[in-house]
Amino acid sequence: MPSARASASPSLALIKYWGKQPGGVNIPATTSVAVGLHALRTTTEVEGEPSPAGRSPAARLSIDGVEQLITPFEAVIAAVREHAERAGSRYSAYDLTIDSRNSFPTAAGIASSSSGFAALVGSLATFFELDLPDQEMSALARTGSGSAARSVFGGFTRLDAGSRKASRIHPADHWPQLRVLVAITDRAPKAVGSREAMERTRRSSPYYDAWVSDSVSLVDEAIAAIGERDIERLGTAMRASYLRMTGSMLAADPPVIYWIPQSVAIIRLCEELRASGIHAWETMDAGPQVKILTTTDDTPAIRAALESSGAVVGVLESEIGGEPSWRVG
Ligand code: 2P0
Repeated sequence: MPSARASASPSLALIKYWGKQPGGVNIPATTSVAVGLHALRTTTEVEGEPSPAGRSPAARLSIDGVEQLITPFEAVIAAVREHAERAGSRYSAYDLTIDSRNSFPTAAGIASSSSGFAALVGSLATFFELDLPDQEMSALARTGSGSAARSVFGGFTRLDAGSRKASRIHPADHWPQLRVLVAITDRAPKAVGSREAMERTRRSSPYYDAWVSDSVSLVDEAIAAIGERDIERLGTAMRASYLRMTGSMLAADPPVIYWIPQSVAIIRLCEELRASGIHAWETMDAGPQVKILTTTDDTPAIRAALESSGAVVGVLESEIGGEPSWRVG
């Protein structure tokens, strides 16, 4: 049985994508700036066998060993299959069995959809023996999940408002000292998916338009800070982005509240750490986990503070990187 495997890392947004533009699938309303989390990985394996004559090729997909409803994945699989048909791939009409595994909690606000859809597109393209340009891989991954467009690149990336594909700003070695600590406060999958939450915010939050127009100013600020490797400047822009995004969610009807008491405890802890001169800059996404941007010098102090806080059930640490497997060989 032919098979292929690919892996990708989650893309952590420093400046957030939250809201979609009309006129396409997952076209972002705000420009996001992100980093690849090198230590976290989704690995996806595709196996195929010829489909029986007389019916269209089918696919099944499991995540961490649990079979999923195929609907959310169908469009991406069909789009990569179309490329395979056009390229004359010998496997284009095969039935597929797809097995995806995360090295971190799934659907809990650690951007599993970014690495998940990037690894899915990567494993399918590898299976069908396609050699598509990065930009096309990014556009395909975006149709699965907006943030997945960024996971097709490692290092520092951006996905522009209105754009079909992400691009790389800098390779990972631009800022080797940068680290992300993921403070896991709750491992349970979230009650409201980010797609629904985003759409609810767009439809019903009186602050949505303000969030979208304001987010523009943070993009240039973050990119300049990354260019200068200025953690305080980057952290300040990053903090504004997640708090303003959260403000727009809180004002939705019904409100979207991902924070739990432990999340707030860690936000406060970061404030205290900064007051004592430690670079602990937090951000949050569509879930209760808190991600802390810092540098190698301050990582041990933050880790120790998190571990004695009583607010975390686990801490993951990552450097920046996360090149997808099909681009590093
Ligand atoms: C981001 N998030 O930029 C933002 C910040 C969460 C908060 O992208 O509907 O799963 O699949 O395009 O990418 C999470 O949303 O949404 C996300 P879809 P996605 O990383």
